[in-house]
Amino acid sequence: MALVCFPFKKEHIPTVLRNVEIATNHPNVSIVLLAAACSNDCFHEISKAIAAKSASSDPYPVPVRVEVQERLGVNLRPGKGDGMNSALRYFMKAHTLPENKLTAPLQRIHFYDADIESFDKAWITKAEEGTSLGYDVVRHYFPRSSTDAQVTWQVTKVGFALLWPRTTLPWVQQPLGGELCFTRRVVEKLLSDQRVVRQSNWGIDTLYTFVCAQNGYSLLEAYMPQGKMHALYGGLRDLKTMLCECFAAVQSLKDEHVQSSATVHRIDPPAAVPESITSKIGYDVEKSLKLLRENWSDRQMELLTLFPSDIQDGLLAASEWPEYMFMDEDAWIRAYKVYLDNFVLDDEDWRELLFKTWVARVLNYTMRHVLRGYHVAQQANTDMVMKLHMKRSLAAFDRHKCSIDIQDASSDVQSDAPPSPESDHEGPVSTGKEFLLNVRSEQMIADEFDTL
Ligand SMILES: Nc1nc2c(ncn2[C@@H]2O[C@H](COP(=O)(O)OP(=O)(O)O)[C@@H](O)[C@H]2O)c(=O)[nH]1
Ligand SMILES: [Mg+2]
Repeated sequence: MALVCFPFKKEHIPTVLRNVEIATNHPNVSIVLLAAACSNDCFHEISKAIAAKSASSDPYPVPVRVEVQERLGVNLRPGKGDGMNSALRYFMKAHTLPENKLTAPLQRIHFYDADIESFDKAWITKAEEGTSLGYDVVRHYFPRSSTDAQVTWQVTKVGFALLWPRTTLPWVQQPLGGELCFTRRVVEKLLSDQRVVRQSNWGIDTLYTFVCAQNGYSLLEAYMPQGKMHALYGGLRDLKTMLCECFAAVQSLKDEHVQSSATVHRIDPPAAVPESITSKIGYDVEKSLKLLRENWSDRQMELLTLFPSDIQDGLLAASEWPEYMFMDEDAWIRAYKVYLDNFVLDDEDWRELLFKTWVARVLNYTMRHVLRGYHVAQQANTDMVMKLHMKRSLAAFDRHKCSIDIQDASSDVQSDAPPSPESDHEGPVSTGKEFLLNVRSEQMIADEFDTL
């Protein structure tokens, strides 16, 4: 008795309908919900197509509902958070609606982005298998190209390692992943938590991950070797809202306490990463270099005085000439702490400054690590977070010295899976849509950096 929800805003309609078809035909699925951002053209076309199929001689085997999301947040931008939280509310009451003809309350809700082109029944099956083992939450994770996931790595994983080093949070593989499954008791808890209900924007994934860890729910991370193929971004600028909202979500939680006692957290081992993913680089470096010089204001220059002088000098230089080598892992973490203390989400100068600092960080990472190859880059991401994690764990240990039980020093994590070994295996293409990299002379630039 599961509900599958696809949140959508404006997506390629055949992809959405194909995904609905797959979900309705899964034996464990009792109902499919399309959670629309608003009643735009995409909503109307999808509603029309679903109604036509439902009235045809070959209807869906289970009900399919298309609902516009409720406005549940108050202060934050209405976005995907409202969509997912509206779906949670629908899930809780679905069996009381006569048109659904459900005989009992639903037990599990699955979320999948509506734009996934590599979606198939295995995504649902893996999550169902995890919950049938007794896990409260199943999250999917999958290989991503080395230039993807730079909000996840630089913002969420760094924030989790910095703020809650001795919990299960830094171990979560893809803490911003939108492909996951909750059991009913988790949904009840999430909906009773005002921090979750208010998180109407891109920060919702952070809140779901955080609140589940804070409540000690057991977590299984299921590996999807084929990856997630979905719509592509135009460039880094498209990620500014997501970056700011995901950062602000971590910031809003910074004073929260999470128990460091053992939580069951198991991670499916990853498989060899297909060459289609390891060879994919994805954003336009030349276009991104220009971002560093754009939209400076006198006030941003003033805000810079809050940062350590090398970061101040680096960003000032970047306002005139594309400079980013100063923004290494250490500088980023020091800048991150300043943002944690001072960032204001609805202040455009703060948003633009965070964005440019992050662009400098992504460029630094790309030039120093990505150009040396997929595995080097993944290792650099892992090292940055693990070193921080280790350092902060010990700092936490020192603070509470003597009273700490060794059991308490980490969660019950099976593995922090390193990047998979190289392989000839060719699989379906994944990739996120975070970037489109235009590297014309990869080797030449890589050689140049070897000499630094
Ligand atoms: N209901 C709802 N869905 C949204 C909203 N914004 C984005 N989505 C959907 O959320 C999913 C993830 O968004 P996408 O832009 O693909 O983000 P990404 O894959 O994380 O880069 C897609 O299915 C979008 O259509 C929103 O405001 N409301
Ligand atoms: Mg997408």
